[in-house]
Formats: sequence, C-alpha cells, structure tokens
Amino acid sequence: MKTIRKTIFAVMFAVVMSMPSFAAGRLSVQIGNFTSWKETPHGVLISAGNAKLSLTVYGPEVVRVRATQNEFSTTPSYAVITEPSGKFTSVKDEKDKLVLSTGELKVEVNKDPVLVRFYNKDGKLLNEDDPGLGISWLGTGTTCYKKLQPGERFIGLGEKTGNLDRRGSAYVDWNTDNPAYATNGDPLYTSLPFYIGLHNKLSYGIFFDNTYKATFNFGASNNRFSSFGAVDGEMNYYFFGGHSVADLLKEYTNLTGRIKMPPIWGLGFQQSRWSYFPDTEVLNLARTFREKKIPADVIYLDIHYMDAYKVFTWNKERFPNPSAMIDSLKDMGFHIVTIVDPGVKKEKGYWAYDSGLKNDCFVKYPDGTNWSADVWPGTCNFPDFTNPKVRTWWGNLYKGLVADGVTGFWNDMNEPASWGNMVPNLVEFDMEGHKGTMEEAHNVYGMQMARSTFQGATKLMDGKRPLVLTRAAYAGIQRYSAIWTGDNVASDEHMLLASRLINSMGLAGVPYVGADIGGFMGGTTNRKLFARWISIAAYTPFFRSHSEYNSRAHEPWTFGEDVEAISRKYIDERYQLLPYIYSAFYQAHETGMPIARSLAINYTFDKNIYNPDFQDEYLFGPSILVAPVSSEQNFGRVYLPKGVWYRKSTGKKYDGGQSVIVDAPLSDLPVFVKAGAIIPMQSTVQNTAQKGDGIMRLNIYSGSEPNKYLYYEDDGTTYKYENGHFLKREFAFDPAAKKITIGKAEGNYTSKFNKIEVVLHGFDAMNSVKVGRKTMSLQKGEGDTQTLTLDANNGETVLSW
Ligand code: MIG
Repeated sequence: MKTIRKTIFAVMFAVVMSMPSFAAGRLSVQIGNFTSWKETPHGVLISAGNAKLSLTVYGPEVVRVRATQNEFSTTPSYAVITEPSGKFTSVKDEKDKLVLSTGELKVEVNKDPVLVRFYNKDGKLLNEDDPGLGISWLGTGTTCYKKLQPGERFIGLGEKTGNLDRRGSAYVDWNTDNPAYATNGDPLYTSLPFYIGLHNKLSYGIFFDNTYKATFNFGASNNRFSSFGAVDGEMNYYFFGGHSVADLLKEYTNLTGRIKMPPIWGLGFQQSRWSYFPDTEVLNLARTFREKKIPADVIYLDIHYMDAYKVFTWNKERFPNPSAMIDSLKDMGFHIVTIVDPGVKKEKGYWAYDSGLKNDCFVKYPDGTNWSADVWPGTCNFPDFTNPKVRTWWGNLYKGLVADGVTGFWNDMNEPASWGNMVPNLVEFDMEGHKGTMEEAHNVYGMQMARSTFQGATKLMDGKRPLVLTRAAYAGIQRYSAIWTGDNVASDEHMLLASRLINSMGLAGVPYVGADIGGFMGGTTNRKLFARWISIAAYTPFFRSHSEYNSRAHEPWTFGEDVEAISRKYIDERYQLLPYIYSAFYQAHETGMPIARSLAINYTFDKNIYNPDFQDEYLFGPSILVAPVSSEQNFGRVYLPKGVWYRKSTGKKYDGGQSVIVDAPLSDLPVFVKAGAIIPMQSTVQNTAQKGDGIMRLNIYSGSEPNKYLYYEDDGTTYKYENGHFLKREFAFDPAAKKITIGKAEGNYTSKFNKIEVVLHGFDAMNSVKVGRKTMSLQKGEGDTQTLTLDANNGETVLSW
C-alpha cells in the first residue's frame, strides 16, 4: 500500500511539475518582439509580443515610458502635477527600429526585441535598455534593466544612506519607521524615486512613478545593468534628458512641483524634544533663549501635550490654557509646532474618533471592518488619506489647534508605523476612487497625510503660511511639507551621514530638509558632538534640535559655557544669513534648485567630489561651501573645487582644484566662500520677526569671474507674494568692467532694509569707488573688508572703480 501511494504521489508530482503554465509562472517574461505601433495624442503606443509600451511627450526633454501586460492603470499619479504636452516632432518607422524625436531628445525603439534607447540631440547615447533584459516581469513584479555605461555614476534617490555615488549599491523604497537606523540602513522613512545617471560628461534623470515596494539596483552584485522595479503595478517612468544636473532638477520639479515659500520663522532655529511639558517649562524655555540672547523662533510640542496621546486634544493638567501660553510665546517671538500622528484612538465618545466613524474615514479590511493597530494612544484606526473626502475631513480637524494659535504641524508615524511595524497588505484604500490595497497606498500614505495637513491648515490660517513637517513621504512632497530624517543617532557617523541624506533629498526635488541636531537617540550626546553638529546644521535648510524621551537635556546652554558660545555664534550666523537663505528658498520655489547642494550639482564631472573623504561637502545656497568635519578632529582635509575660495571666518584665500588641510577647532567649522560671491546678510536678530538695524550687508568677494545674484524678499508669512507682493532685485559683480550693480527693484513689497552696506572682501588696494559719478571713500570694516553704506532706494545703483 505504502509504495503504491508513494508512486501515485510521485506521478502526480511529475505531472504538476511538467505543466508548462506552472513552470512559466516562475520564470521572467520579457516585453517581446515588436508587432505594431500607432500614434496617440502625445506620443506612440507600441504593441509587443508580451506587453504594450507607450511613450508620451511631457516636454522636449521629458518622455514618459509605460509598459503593461494588461491594461494601463487609471489611478492618477500622486506625484505628477503636469499634463503631457507636445508630441514627437518626427516618427520614422525603419526596418529594425522606430526613431522618434522631440527636438531635444531622440528615442529609438528597437523592434526585435522591443528596447528603448535615449540620445541627446547631438546623437550621444544617454541611456539604453539592457539588450537581453529590457523591461521584464516576474509574477506581478516589473523591472526595467538599463545597460551600464562606461564609468556611469548615479546620484540622488532621496533619503538613502551610503555614498554620494550610488554605483554598486541597491536600495528599497518602502517607507519604514526605522529608529536608530544603521548608517548603511535601508529603507528609511521616505520614497523619493528620482535619480540621475552620469557618464561621458552626459546626464539624464529617471523618475520611477510606481508606489509599490520598489527596488533600485545601481550595479550592485553585477557589472551589467542598473535597474528599477516594483513588486506590482506598471512599469511607469519619466526619462529626463537635461544639459546639467540643475536642468534635470528643474524638469523634475516642473513635473512633480516645487516648494511654496515657507514661513520665514521656519528658517530660524527650532528647539524640540520629546517632550516639553508642562506649559511653565515651555515658557521658561522660551525665556531662557531670550535671556541668553540665543536667537530662536520655534518650540515643538511632542506627544505629551495631548490627552492620553489622542490627536487634536490637549492634556489639560499640563496645558490648562494653551491659547494663553501661545499668546505669551508669541509676545516673546516664538511659534509653536505640535505633533499630530495619524492613528485615531478607538474610543467611543472621543469626538475625533466618533466623527471619523460617522464620516466613514478609516482604512478597512476587505471584510468591511476597520483596520486597527496599536500605537501611542492604544488601539487606533487610521484615516484613509488617499480619499479626497477624508483629506478634507482631517484638514478641518486642525481647527482647534489653529484657534489656539498653533502655526505648525508635525506629522510623525505616517509610514504608517504601529507597534510591530507589520501593516497588513490587504487593507483597502480609496486611491482617489480607484481602489487599491496597502501594497499600493503605503508609500504615499505619509505624503497624503501631509497634503491634507497642509491644505487644511492653509485654509484655516487666514492667509498665513503653516509649517508642515513630515517623516514619511513620496515624490512631490515638496509641494506640502518639510522632511526631517527621523530617529538618527548621537554619533559622528550620523552627523556626517545627515549631510548626505539632506543633499540627496535635494537631488530628489525636496529642498526643505534637516536632521535632529545632536542625534535623536543612542548613547549620550557629548559636548563636542553637539557643538559640531549645531555648527553644521546652521547651514542646513531645516534647523532643529530634537532628542528622545529621557535623553539628557539638549538645549544649547546645557553643554557648558564654551558650547553655549559656539551655539550662539552659529545661530547668530544663521540669522545674519537669512536674506541669503530666504533668497535661496525663492530659487528652490522657482527652479527646484535645492538649498543644500551636493557638489555633484555644480561640479558634476569632477571625480574628486565623489571621493568618500569629500562626499559630505556641499554648497549652502549658491556660494557657501560647507565641509563637515567630525567632532573628534581639530583639522580637516577639505576638497575645494576649481576656482578661488575664501575661508569665511578668516578671509584666507585658497586655490581650488585641490584638497587642503585646514584647522577645524570646534569653534570654527571649515566654511568657504566662492570668489565672486554675492551674499546679502543682516544684523543679528533674536527671531525672524525682528527687523534688526535696517541695514543689509551686501558682501561681495573679489574674483575674476562675473557673477549675478537674485535677491528676494517678501512679508515672510503670507501668500501675498503670489500676487506681486514681493521685492526682487539683481545684484551683479563684473570684475572686468570693474563694477557692482544693485539692480532696479521689482514688485510692490517695501524692503525692511533702508540702507545697504556694501562689504568688500579681497579688494585690497581700493580706497574709494564711484557711486554713479560721485567718488566716495571706503571705510575699513571687520577683518580685511572695506565698506560703503548707501541709502537703499528702488532704482539702479552702480558702483565702479
Ligand atoms: O515612537 O513622538 O521620529 O521625532 O520624538 C516614537 C515621539 C514616536 C518618533 C519620531 C520622534 C518623536 C517620537 N516619535
């Protein structure tokens, strides 16, 4: 009997194994050979043996590629805000390929098999599908394989650890609450699937707009291909052919949107911890900043301000009168940001929960019951932020906090995170009416929460700009929110990693980013680490100190007098630089150029900048080079790209194109200014609402190359700039013509500066200049500078010599 049974099983097993469908399901399927093509309104649709491929023009340098074995998805993109425009200007059907042109790009579609190749208009190959793998499917998963080009490097992909040059590494996009992440940990909290490929002095960009769990391989464990793919959904990517990294960023942010002007107070120093309470402690904290003359603008309230962690409530014992407290803080020039998590406590009688139930706002299992998971408040339900009605509902819940005077909202835990961190993949989402599961919604959940927060708060705040901060995000988040890099660790490695994370998010279109100063958790932040970290962070877009529950105090004065002095020095510097920083935000708003700029933006093909010894360096705004150095080092080896550089603190000049050893005591971070730089600064103020002495310090650094700078100013707190309520003027330095031009002001905002003090650096022998036709003598300024003070007026002023 036993043997017979065994034989029957063996035969059945053999039959099953030899069934072709069974075997085929386990092997990959390639797109196959060409069968036909036809024109579509903005491109072409190609049929191939195993799938269809569509190419759509979004602009002369932007082509969208989609491929599916079934029907194309109709769910709208959460990232893309522009429509296709234009079409291929020529389509040639040749024997073995289709040749399509946009004027700027040539796209070849090889026929047997179907493969896509991109060329620039000079006929140089930018990017091509791997000839054997191309677009493939493995079960529901789809991947596009690209042939590696000689010397190809990859940069970007957002909040990813590892090197600036991502060649040889692979990454996963799956938003993850990853506390105390390793310095090579992945995935982290956000998915920003845009990267740039560089080779042969050419650059291109790829944005893989698929929200499922995705994998990017930049030649990890292989020398054949780079690839991007996801476990489900369709192959859907945008190819950008730009002339420079800056061009690519402009195109990418044209597609996915740009930052609005943030509230200026969100560019000041921000003090947070888990958690400040009760109200008297918050008020004392604010007073201490003012007494110690350490400028600051924002205090954060972490989860303890709430009643039993229930969102949109106050703990009445700790904060009996929130609006009175916030009024007092306002009088001292402080804004309050409160944390708001997505989980709504399941508790009958709690108004936010009741209202969510009544309006059917929560994510459900397929059997119609609400998905519950445990997090800070206990068992919670989770709003479906992919439903427009739910976003409006949630946005309105901020009403009470706004009425109390809160002006900023911090969306944490929105990966979404819960205890156990294992969200069920089958729970269902609206997906703008197109329905989908957690597998598809997960990576956009945090972004849609931040969107709902931003839009709700904007509506409630009577024309004032809210500050929104999110931990989880997807491409396009820059339209709604700032990002911080989550639960980092108090270590030098993390401090240095933070620069790369921030720079890499800038390379993925997100300019308003920062990391917890001093490290959020792990060990104890020592005085050296805090001092160094706050100096570096003063030159990052989002400038906030934060630390975990039960950690030692992290306020700048708690590490001893010398660290207090260093903190004050760098925070002062930050406030002095605000006119320059704000103008850099305007540039981000207009062009997508980040504030913290990896050297790969301006020095793309200088191989030294990719050297791991120098890869943390970046430009802060157009002309300040920051070289992070660990807190253990008193000297730093810094790579200065080609050109001439001034050490900002001493005025000492260096020739670029080489690495230099510089001293780097804790009190003097290596920071350099590019020759020719134009840097508007102001007097030290204690918060961003103060006017200071009304004098703009227009710093000009002598150099041999001409330079132009766009200065921007507005009220800093409303959206009136969208209707012309701003001031813009160009400052130009032309060394050959020996003149400096303060351009005519544009726009109808009146500058807060009534004087402009021109501060000349490195103009050694000069003792007078002509202003118009009048000769004026220069005054000796600080260090080696010479100065000249002018009355500010809106007309053009020319200084010559
Ligand atoms: O489970 O709100 O990243 O900044 O202080 C931890 C408490 C929840 C994680 C955030 C951190 C915040 C903390 N939160």
